[in-house]
Order: sequence, then C-alpha cells, then structure tokens
Amino acid sequence: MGRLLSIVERGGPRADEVAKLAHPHVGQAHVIGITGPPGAGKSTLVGKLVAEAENAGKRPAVLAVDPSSPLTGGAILGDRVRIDANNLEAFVRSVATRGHSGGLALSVPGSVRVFDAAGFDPVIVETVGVGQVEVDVTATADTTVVVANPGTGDAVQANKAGLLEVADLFVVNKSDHPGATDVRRDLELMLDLSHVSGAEEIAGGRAPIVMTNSLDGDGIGELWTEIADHHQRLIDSDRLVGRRAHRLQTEVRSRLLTALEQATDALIADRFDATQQTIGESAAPSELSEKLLAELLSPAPPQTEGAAEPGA
Ligand SMILES: Nc1nc2c(ncn2[C@@H]2O[C@H](COP(=O)(O)OP(=O)(O)O)[C@@H](O)[C@H]2O)c(=O)[nH]1
Ligand SMILES: [Mg+2]
Repeated sequence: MGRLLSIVERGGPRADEVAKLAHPHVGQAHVIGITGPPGAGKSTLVGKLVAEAENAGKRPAVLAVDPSSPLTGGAILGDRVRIDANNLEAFVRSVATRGHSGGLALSVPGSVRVFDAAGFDPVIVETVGVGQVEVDVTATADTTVVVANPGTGDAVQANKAGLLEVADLFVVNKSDHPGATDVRRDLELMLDLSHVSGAEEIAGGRAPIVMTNSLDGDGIGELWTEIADHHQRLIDSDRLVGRRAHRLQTEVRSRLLTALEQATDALIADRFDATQQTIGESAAPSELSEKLLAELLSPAPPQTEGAAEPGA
C-alpha cells in the first residue's frame, strides 16, 4: 500500500497506470472528508473516528493532508498500520501539502481510489480548510464534516472560507472548553442568516451540529451515527451517484487544468521569443497571448511517418 501510494503521489504515467488498474474495483468505500482550521482537533478526532469505525466492524483508512511535514507534524505520524483489539487494520497515510500545489488535486483522489480498490471502508480524508485546493478536495467526499473549535471566531472563518456551503455535518470540537456553546450558537445563526443549510437540502432544517470532545471521546458515537445516517440518506435518495459523478468530473477537470498548465509552460519556453519576433517588439500582451493560444489549441501537425506513407 505504501509503495502504491508513493507512486500515486509522485504522479505521471506510473500513477496513471495504478489508477487504471484500481478504477474497476472502486465504489464501495464511503469517503468522509474532515476539514477545518489547523489546531481544531481534526487529527485527534479522526483517531477516535477510526476506533469507532473499527468497533462497527469496518476497515478504515486515513489520508491526512497536512501542511506541516508528514514526519513531524500533527497527531498522526507517517504511514502507520494500527492493529486494534479486533485485529482489524487501519491504514494511515499522511502527505504534506508543501511542494504539491496543483498536484494535490490529482494525488488525493488517486490515493482515495487506491484505498477504495484495496477494500478499505470508510476512507477518511483530513484536510485543512483554508485554500481553494483543499476546499475542492473536500467537496469531492461523499460526506463532508466541517470542524470548528471554540475561541477562534471559527464560525466566521468557516463562512469566509466557503466551508458552510460544503458541509454535510458540523462538529464543534473541544466541547470541554467554555466557549463551545457560543460557537454552536454562532454556527446556527450564520446558517440561518445566510440561508445556507450546508451541502444537503434538508426540508426546513440545516446540517446537523455535533459537539465533541476528541480527548475523552464524548460525542464521537453521536458523530459516527450522524455520518452513517448521512451516507444512508445519500444512498436512499440516489444522490450518492450524483455526488460521485461530480467527483469524477472535478478530477477530470483538475487533470485537464494540469495538462494545460504544462502545455502552456512548454509553449512559452519554446515559442515566446519567436512569436514576439514575428509580431514585432511592440507586441502587446494580448496579441502575444492570442497568437500563442491559437498555437496551443491548434491540432497537432500530422505525424511525418503517416505523411510519408502515400509516396512510399
Ligand atoms: N481540550 C481539548 N483539546 C483537544 C480536543 N481535540 C484536540 N485537542 C487538542 O488540540 C490540539 C490540536 O489537535 P490536532 O488533532 O493536532 O488538530 P488538527 O490540526 O486540527 O489536526 C492538540 O493539542 C490536541 O490534543 C478536545 O476535544 N478538547
Ligand atoms: Mg491534523
């Protein structure tokens, strides 16, 4: 598993090969996204959720997308196979966001695919909900849980980061802190005022809010039940299919954007100077980009091999 995930994280043709092999075997895993600001207690919460899933007879895997180093940061360290009392194995993989930039949008769905094909269920993806990439990644989960914690104006931050819209469930973690009920009230107010009910259309209601203490496990059972209920509602209402179609579309879009970016860089390196000479020194940026875009989008010239064929 570790080697497969490394291949996927590096990207390129070998990663595509792994994806092709895995693809026919996916679709069983419930993909759960856990997102929120650094320090909210996501990793601690995920640790407790893993235990809860194992107790329910599941075989969970965790992908922790952590901005700090995978070796030194966070509560979850490196690759680690946990063996619990029931002899079930949870696979934990942590990847740094550093040096990934666009690659993360490809490597995260790629890694989830490998876990899914290998029979892990649920697949829990922990991301820091700050950047657009992270929000995109999280939005591709079946069930998205947004974690807030007391004393940081988190409800407001979550609103700004666009996290209210993607949430299927809210967690106010660190319920042992005095400010926890205030955060809950802030969240309720903001959801009511913004007419955002979370990602799911709930008739006359909003996304559930669960209070947890990830240190002593208080509320984790309730959270697990809410997550399982959400999954069941997705299945019963046929919306799981729609979400997964959307996830596929998002991943293909990321691949196209990455390919276009690479092609653009190559074209600039090869053709910028020549194009400028053709148009003249006074070429405006709009003229240069128009000309280069035409080249970028024009069909590739016929292969010399094929062209030589008729005369041969
Ligand atoms: N008091 C309290 N501390 C918590 C709770 N959950 C996590 N923590 C602590 O908050 C800090 C950040 O936790 P971590 O899981 O690394 O947060 P992450 O950055 O969101 O993954 C750690 O020191 C945890 O021990 C909780 O429910 N109550
Ligand atoms: Mg963490």
